[in-house]
Amino acid sequence: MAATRTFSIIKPDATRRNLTGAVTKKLEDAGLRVVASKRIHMTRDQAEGFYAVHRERPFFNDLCTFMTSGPVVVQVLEGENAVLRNREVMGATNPTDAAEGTIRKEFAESIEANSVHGSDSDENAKIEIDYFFTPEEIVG
Ligand code: DGI
Repeated sequence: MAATRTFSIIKPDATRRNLTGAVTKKLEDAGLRVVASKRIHMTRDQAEGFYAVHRERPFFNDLCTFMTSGPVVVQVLEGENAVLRNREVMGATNPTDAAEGTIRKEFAESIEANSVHGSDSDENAKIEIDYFFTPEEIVG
């Protein structure tokens, strides 16, 4: 099966605790390759645009405040079945529901400060990759 791509964010709670390497190691150990990576501080506009699908949810404002509270690392990951593989290694949204060995089980602080984002479909992966990266920044 050909390699596919997904989009990942190492969130502010993880960068703040110096876990960028530890999270990336989990991703790499799961068979994902980092083919693009940059550390950015998201603007409010960027965060609101990225999470536009959640605009009507009660946690939308807090989520955008959290995502702009410190640096994040945005990444493009490549591997077989990349979206699913990444969702598996991330674990459930709420760390109390996350399986043993997952990133969120090991590192997340709360349902909001849950250390990582990962695209939930191939279609959204493409949209999210294009939101943060130019084609030249992705080196497979
Ligand atoms: O794809 P996920 O990140 O696992 O989950 P999602 O797409 O349903 O939600 C996106 C993010 O929004 C999630 O990583 C953390 C935040 N979130 C989701 N549900 C809640 C929430 N934050 C709060 N405070 N409360 C929630 O119920």
